[in-house]
Amino acid sequence: MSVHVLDIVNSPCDLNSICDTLIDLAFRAGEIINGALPDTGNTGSKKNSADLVTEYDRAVEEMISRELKDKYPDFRFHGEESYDPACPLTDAPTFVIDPIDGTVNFVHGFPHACVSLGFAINRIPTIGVVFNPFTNTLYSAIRGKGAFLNRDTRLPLKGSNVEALNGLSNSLVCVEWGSERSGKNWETKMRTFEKLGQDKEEGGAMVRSLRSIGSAALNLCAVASGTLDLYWEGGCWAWDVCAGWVILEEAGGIIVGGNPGEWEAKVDGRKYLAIRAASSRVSQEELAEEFWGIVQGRLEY
Ligand code: LIP
Repeated sequence: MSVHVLDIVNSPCDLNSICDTLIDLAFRAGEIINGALPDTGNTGSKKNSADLVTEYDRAVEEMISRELKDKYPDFRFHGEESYDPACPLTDAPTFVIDPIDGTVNFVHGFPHACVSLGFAINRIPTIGVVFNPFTNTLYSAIRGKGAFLNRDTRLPLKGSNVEALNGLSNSLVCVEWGSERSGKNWETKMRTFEKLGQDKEEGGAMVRSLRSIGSAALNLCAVASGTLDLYWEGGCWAWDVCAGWVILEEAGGIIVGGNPGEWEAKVDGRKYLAIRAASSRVSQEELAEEFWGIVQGRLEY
């Protein structure tokens, strides 16, 4: 029998206890990840030299999947390392897991990687837990109950004293290169990056700067915190964004699609634009429209 989203959202005990389980697993995963450094073990590539997997990605996912299947046998599991294209995400209650988001950073010892543990019902991100073991930073959220840093500090971190956005021109924008480095998507990204940075007199948006820090989940948490203003990416997967999605929305942010007019973003839609909580002279919707006006071409995933 299928479980309806409202059945679960209206049963706070369940959501709280699932969230607690995910936090516990995130800390255990963090011990495995920290224990690996500085030697990150056997590194293999998936589709190319920028798409990496280590023995630790697999070990962390195995541990998490074993524990979750044991404790919640009725819920499905959708993880990066065990993903089978013949089994896409469905409406069933599902754990959506990336054992190490930011694998390239992990391999290089760049301290910006995390375990990203999401739970979706009807493909709606409902619980999110993101833990960066390098910095001991935990983000968590349950739909309808707010988002938190280290369990006790409510997000966004920046409240009413944050500089209001006038539009893209005073924003700090995060983009990612991804691992696909040719073809139309690559061209769309490169031309869009250029337009974002370019002087207004030459037709650009001249944002304050671009950041590319290699973890979709942590990027979403940074937008939720208010330390980044917007984040645009095409090519990542549901396990990269599910957990951060809840954290962002519970912190007052919005997430829409990466292409112009895509107001209804899907967790498995693979192209996203995240915008921080409104403390702007312009609305989040106006920011989305302004950003979409800069996108050069279309992201096709
Ligand atoms: C990575 C993302 C990153 C994105 C990469 C990749 P991984 O996840 O978080 O932001 O640009 O394409 O999906 O592979 O480190 O789990």
